[in-house]
Amino acid sequence: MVDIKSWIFKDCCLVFSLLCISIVGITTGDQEVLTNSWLVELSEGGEAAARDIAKRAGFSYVSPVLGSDTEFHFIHNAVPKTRFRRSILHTRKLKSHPFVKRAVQQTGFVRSKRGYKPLKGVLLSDLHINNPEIGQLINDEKDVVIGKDPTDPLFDKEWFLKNRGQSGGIKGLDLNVEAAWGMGFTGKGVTTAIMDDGIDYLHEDLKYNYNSEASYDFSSNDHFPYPRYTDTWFNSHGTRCAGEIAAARDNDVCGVGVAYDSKVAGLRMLDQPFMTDLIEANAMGHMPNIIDIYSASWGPTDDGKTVDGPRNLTMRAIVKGVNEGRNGKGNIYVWASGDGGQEDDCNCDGYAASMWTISINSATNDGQTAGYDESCSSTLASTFSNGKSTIRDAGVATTDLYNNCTTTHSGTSAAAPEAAGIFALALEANRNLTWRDMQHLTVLTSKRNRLFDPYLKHFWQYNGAGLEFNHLFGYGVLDAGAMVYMANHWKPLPERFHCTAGSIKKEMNFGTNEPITLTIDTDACKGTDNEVNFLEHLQAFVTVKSSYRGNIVMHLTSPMNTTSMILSQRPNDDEHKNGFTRWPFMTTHTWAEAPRGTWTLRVENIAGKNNEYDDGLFREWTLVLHGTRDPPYHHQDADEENQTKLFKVKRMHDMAMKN
Ligand SMILES: *[C@@H]1O[C@H](CO)[C@@H](O)[C@H](O)[C@H]1NC(C)=O
Ligand SMILES: *[C@@H]1O[C@H](CO)[C@@H](O)[C@H](O)[C@H]1NC(C)=O
Ligand SMILES: *[C@@H]1O[C@H](CO)[C@@H](O)[C@H](O)[C@H]1NC(C)=O
Ligand SMILES: *[C@@H]1O[C@H](CO)[C@@H](O)[C@H](O)[C@H]1NC(C)=O
Ligand SMILES: *[C@@H]1O[C@H](CO)[C@@H](O)[C@H](O)[C@H]1NC(C)=O
Ligand SMILES: [Ca+2]
Ligand SMILES: [Ca+2]
Repeated sequence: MVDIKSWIFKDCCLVFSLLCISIVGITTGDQEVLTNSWLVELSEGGEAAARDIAKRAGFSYVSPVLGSDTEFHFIHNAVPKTRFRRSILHTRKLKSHPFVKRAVQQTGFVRSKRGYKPLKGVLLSDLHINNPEIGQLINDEKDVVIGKDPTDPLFDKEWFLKNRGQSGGIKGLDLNVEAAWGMGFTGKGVTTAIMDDGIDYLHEDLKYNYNSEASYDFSSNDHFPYPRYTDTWFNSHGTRCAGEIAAARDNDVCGVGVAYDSKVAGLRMLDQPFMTDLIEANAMGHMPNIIDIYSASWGPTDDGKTVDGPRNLTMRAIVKGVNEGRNGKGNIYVWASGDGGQEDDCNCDGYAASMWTISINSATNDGQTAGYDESCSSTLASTFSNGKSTIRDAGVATTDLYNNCTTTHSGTSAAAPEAAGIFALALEANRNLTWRDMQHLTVLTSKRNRLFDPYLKHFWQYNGAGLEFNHLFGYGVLDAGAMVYMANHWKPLPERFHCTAGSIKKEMNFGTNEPITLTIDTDACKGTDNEVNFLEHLQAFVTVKSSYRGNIVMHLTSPMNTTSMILSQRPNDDEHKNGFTRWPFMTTHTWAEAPRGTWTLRVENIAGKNNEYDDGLFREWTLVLHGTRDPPYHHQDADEENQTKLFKVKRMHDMAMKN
């Protein structure tokens, strides 16, 4: 078990040790990889002792871990960065010192950039235009002319900022940033960290918006996160993401960022053979009172068969950031939902599926999902990634390495920074917003607009609180204008509580096409300190395995009859030994619903490619509700015309409270 006593969590872990152990379910490859990094915990002596112990044992002292005065990061320069055996002698040498409580050589694991994948979209002209999903497209196009357009040479190609129908897109299908700029919000005073492969901070379009104080290179332990040169420009990822957020305006260089007066910090951490828990944790916990938003466009490999997430230290870093960062308001972690396409499910990616990250999917300039888009019930909203594959420069236009520009940035990689930029605008509008406020604002102001599933599998639905959602897009496309307007008028939310609604522990078999259905009746902790009457996140911790893990599919239905597909079929996941161990499947689809009543979980094995019979074994389901006791929007001002969703849900909640 994680040592809960050592951390003080406002969110969750205080009450439920369960929430902190998502790492138990990780299934790693066959051979363990070790690195030259050690986590060293001391019983006394602090940093001075750590430096001394490192020196005596032949290590280099690197830094404290997450600001701790008992845990430290050491590296050993004579140990290769990657090896396949534990360095037992080195560990023993450290442990021989009486102050050393624990010395753990860090294992290495793979974290991949969400990179470019060819787009396999469906052409709008190939679809039956009279199908109900497309036929009902809302005509909410507005020609808002607010101020002047930026004069930057690539602005015309930035259809995601202002879609005039260029590059074959749909007019008005964009992030509505001009409305936010028109209200005077451009990101001033807000810093977003790009956790990636570095930033070309000498770039003409970035250098004035670069926050060097908050930047760090975790791959080589210095203050200069400049990308490492390769012939293929492989390390252009971070620079491209940075430009989407903070490329300067009206300077005749490239395009303009979503929050063009905000600052970006570079946290170079992706560029080494293997990732370690220490590097991830240090990056995600770097300067949490100076960095407001952390943007990540990477994660476990998108091969459709990986089930992986944050390890112990990284989990601690995220929870600490959310509870203590931004001087207690909480850091905003923005996550790309993944590029594994239809054959993957981002609920198997513990970073994207976390309650503490805002996971963002992408859409193309004509409202479809891109072929690489990975969906799951934990996705909160969407931004944009690609234009049509037939149009060469319809990708995301942004800054590129070595003072260049590009018009072909893509993937959910491109989507997450756009969201980070919009959150920067919202934070300028209201510095008091907490990490929860940001999620509420996202739910309440994102729009269906013209987003649709080209494969006609996932339709738009209303949940029990009257909020429209889609399995692919969450609550829809972010709307900067609406978000900033609401942020500006936002009142603090009521306190958040956590309720274990119930748990079923029983071994049950389920074969192919022989589903099992389980129910939990809950009073949602009524009358206790943890009473939850209005949901935010919902987690289902499930232990289940199958002779072909990828064929397990699970649906969860709420008392208000909203069904979330918490696990979809993953045809390439042939794992058959471990399955999922108390894995936290998360859904956002039941947001603002009343959780009291009967929850139903349906677990099944879907027939795979070969139509073989698979044996499934269910062991455990624990349902955890997160949300408020008091109606969340009771104190918010809402007018029916401009804040329809908020108005509707607020009225519904107030009525429910009266009954
Ligand atoms: C991480 O936590 C798990 C339990 O959740 C524990 O078994 C393991 O020893 C921890 N790993 C490290 C490296 O501390
Ligand atoms: C990058 O810029 C250089 C010179 O400014 C130019 O020669 C080169 O073609 C550019 N590369 C790309 C991929 O645009
Ligand atoms: C932020 O909070 C402070 C202190 O509670 C308050 O004085 C201030 O008006 C708030 N600002 C906004 C924009 O809500
Ligand atoms: C619940 O929703 C499903 C569709 O998702 C519908 O078929 C069913 O009739 C609904 N049940 C109730 C009791 O409303
Ligand atoms: C809606 O917003 C517009 C533009 O900000 C404003 O002119 C209008 O008065 C608002 N309507 C209401 C009912 O507040
Ligand atoms: Ca520019
Ligand atoms: Ca994935």
